[in-house]
Amino acid sequence: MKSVSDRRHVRAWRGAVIFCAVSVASAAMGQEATGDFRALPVVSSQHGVLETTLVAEQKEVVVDGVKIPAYVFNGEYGGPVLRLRPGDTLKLHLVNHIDQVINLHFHGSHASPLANSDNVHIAVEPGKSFDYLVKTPLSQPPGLYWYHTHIHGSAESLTSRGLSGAMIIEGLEDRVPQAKGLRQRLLVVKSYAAEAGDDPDLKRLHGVVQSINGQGHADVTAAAGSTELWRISNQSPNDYIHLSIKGLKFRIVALDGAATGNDLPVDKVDVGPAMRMELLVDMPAAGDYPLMSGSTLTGLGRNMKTSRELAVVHVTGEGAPRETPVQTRAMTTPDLRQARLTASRTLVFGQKPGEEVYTINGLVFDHMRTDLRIPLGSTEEWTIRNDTDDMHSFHIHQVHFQVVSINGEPQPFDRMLDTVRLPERGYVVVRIAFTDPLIVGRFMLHCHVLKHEDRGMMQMVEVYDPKTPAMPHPMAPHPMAPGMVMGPHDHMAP
Ligand SMILES: [Cu+2]
Repeated sequence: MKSVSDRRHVRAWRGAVIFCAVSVASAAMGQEATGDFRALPVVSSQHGVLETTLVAEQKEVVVDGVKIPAYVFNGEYGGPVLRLRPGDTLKLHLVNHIDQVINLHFHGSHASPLANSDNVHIAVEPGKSFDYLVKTPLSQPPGLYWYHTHIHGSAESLTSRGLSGAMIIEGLEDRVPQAKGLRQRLLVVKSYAAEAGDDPDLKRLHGVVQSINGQGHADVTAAAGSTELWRISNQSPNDYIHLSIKGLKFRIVALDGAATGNDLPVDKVDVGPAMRMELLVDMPAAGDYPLMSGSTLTGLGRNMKTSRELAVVHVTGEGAPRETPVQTRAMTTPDLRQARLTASRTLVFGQKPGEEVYTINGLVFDHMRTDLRIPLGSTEEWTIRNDTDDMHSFHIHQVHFQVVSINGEPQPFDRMLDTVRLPERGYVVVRIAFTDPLIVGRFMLHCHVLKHEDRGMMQMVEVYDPKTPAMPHPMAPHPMAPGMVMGPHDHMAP
């Protein structure tokens, strides 16, 4: 007998198959039939529960003429989209049909890191399956999130080859009234890098295949004078994406899933690996507007360009261009600049000289070492330094944090983030409230340039309840790709 999740799974699949047929037929005409970015299968919660199956499998996908030896969920390089509301329960049956260990992390989730919730210590061996049960807290900021595998040593390759997807926590429009009733578009951005070798298509792309919803180029139609909500998730393992449309301004209404305190107008959107950005886009007068991805080499020899076109927005109709008025919103969490601090710490992101080995406070990741022990109820200030000339970012599981200053420059309280860029040879000061009892347990902080995380730039955090001195969650090894080198076990943090 098929379960509810199986039936939903089949339904989502039928939708995907029909869509593929439409896009193949319309490709000959040079235009997407839907006038949208390529549609990804969506599964939504019903009566507070989202029950679904994700099957990881190997599949060759073709993007921009390049054959990618992908690993995908449910056959979809862009990944199925999970839609649920704060308070909903995600019952996710993960099936591993690939030849490597996998698991899931729900990036930005404030859910418990224990048991079969957002627990990255789970390892699902080839041929095995696992039932996740993740209860989204009512306090989860509504917005755009994503899920991906989190295996130390293969995070980069598995994410790059496709094992990720978007997750939308419904209700952003309640925080951002201007977004009510607008046409929404989801853009799942991925980049896949490979040695070009003799492959002419890879050479043309300088070894980096960029895609939106698994497609190298899209034709999108929009109504002149309308405003749309674009939700961008950069699921690339290592690379920033810089998107712009000549003559258009974007207004940032949410970052990393959380509504911003101001609409922040920008000409170009710079979305780092793992980061999310939700934007109001005011459509101009009728015309064709290329969506450019900047600072990416394309073309050969004299035809080489530093940017590439990922889509054309065909704006039609008589509507007059307008600008959405800039609005401010009250932040829904307390300003941590006023909080009483319980501890201050310094984290130094570094690199071993001459080696592709990355460290935090001089240490390479060790899954049997707890680097930071934090009593529940703490609000801490962390100075996070990048002592290298390389790009790093700071991401911590289970919480959003407030950026207080960047290179000594005070920052306004208009956003809560789960991932922040660390300027080269610079530092960022953040404040983090470890106050929700749901987050008790052991989880990670790391650089979200996944090649750095794979090569050591990760630490283990434990939030413990001081009223329960005995550790309620025994040390569990973190799953590793074969042959991983780890740091020594003798650097136990106090
Ligand atoms: Cu890094």
